[in-house]
Amino acid sequence: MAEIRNIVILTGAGISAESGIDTFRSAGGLWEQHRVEDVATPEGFARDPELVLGFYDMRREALRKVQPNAAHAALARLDRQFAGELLIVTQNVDDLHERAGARRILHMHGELKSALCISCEMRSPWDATLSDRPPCPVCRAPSLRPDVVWFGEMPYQMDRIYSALREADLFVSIGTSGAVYPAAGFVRDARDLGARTLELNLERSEGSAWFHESRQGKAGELVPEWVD
Ligand code: BV8
Repeated sequence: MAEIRNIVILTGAGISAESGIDTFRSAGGLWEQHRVEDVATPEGFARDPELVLGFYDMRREALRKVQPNAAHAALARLDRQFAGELLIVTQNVDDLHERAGARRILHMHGELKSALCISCEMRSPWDATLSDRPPCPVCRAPSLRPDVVWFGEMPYQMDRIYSALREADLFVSIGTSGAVYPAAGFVRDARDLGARTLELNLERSEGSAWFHESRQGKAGELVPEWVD
């Protein structure tokens, strides 16, 4: 990667699959067990907060029992070793990139281990359950929700993402179906702005045709191969 000075990496649920975390759209995935509209929209939360709080409590609990895999570890190595600009933009709300040792991470869809207060709109680190409606650590109101970006909500730090894409020489997408926007459009933005684009995914995705190169396989094998 001698001539590369600036890398943006987009990760999706597929990078955490080998750690044992359900993806969204593969067979038996999260969205098969629940309708998106019921658990990942503000309307679903307003309609049945207990269902949504329970869905995220279950995922937060599951996260405690899993470990980062070889793909997370390889990105953490790259993060430590690469002297240029690097940003891991993750769609994932798990903390496996952090636990593998990566530092330059941006959670565009929020984090399971964070809670957002509907009253004061402050975010707080959160590792407990939300179903028992605990008070906000900041304003004490009983109005915490999962700090994740639902459908119809604006992803976090979009300006920072687009400025990173403008500077990128290389855009790498790992473990995402390319089904959800605006993340699914980043490859076109990066390509139009002159970056080389590489996809590492178990199977061809909805965006594969937009990549200069698309490799199929498990992230736990493809990512260390690419990094090392
Ligand atoms: C917004 C957080 C605007 C919660 C999630 C055009 C432009 C902009 C928006 C839209 C648009 N068209 C439609 C929209 C609206 C919508 C959208 O995209 N809908 C889709 C369904 C068409 N987008 C939004 O609503 C976004 N917000 O646009 O706001 C706005 C503007 C102004 C003001 C206000 C608002 C917000 C979207 C975020 C939703 N939240 N998650 C939670 O986690 O519960 S989405 C969720 O699905 C994930 O976070 C992720 O982002 C997304 C995609 O999932 P993937 O990560 O790709 O996972 P998936 O299962 O789909 O695929 C896994 C892949 O891994 C597969 O390809 C598989 O083959 C591969 N894989 C499996 N195993 C492995 C593997 N690969 C490698 N190795 C393995 N072992």
